[in-house]
Amino acid sequence: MILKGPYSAKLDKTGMLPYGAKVERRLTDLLEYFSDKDAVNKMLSGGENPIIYVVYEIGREMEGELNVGCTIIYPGKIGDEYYFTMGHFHVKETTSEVYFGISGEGMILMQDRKGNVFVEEIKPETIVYIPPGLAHRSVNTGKTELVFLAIYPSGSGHDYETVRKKGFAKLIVEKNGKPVIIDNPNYKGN
Ligand code: S6P
Ligand code: ZN
Repeated sequence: MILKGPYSAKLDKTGMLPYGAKVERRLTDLLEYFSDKDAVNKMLSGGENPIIYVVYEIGREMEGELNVGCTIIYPGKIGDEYYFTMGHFHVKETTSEVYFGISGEGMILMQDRKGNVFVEEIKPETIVYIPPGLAHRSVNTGKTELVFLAIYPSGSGHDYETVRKKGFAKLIVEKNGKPVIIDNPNYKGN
């Protein structure tokens, strides 16, 4: 029923039901992404491997269709850096994406292939539009779960490798209890 034809799904701060696939990302899946390697190692050696985020997805196959995904990023930090998603470019560079905030608060970090960065806030009743060609990472800067809906073309594809190798040019970290955007000293550039 979800694979073909119309459907409806329930969406709230606990996720989306029904869904076609669930992806769970733990700290061990994001080892290379967080900057503070000492903080990562300390958590893991203390036996902690927290879930950083989950995604509930309803994917479609045909050209012209839309995929829908609900992401829940848990509140937390690794060192000073807030929990975030891996982040990716779409393989098909002409595809865009719309996010809609459901619960919690955070920021969407976007970056073009030259390293120019754009940031938009995400929170309930807010839409964030991600134009073609920008990598995107979502960051939970709040004290509760950040939940949002994503809608994007079915043939977008996900390029995780570029972000994994180069990182984002900016980091979103907590300073004096508030989120601040700083330069990433380890950004690999072009
Ligand atoms: C898909 C869309 C989102 C992300 C999700 C997890 O194009 O941008 O559904 O997949 O927020 O992020 P990531 O970077 O692990 O796919
Ligand atoms: Zn995307």
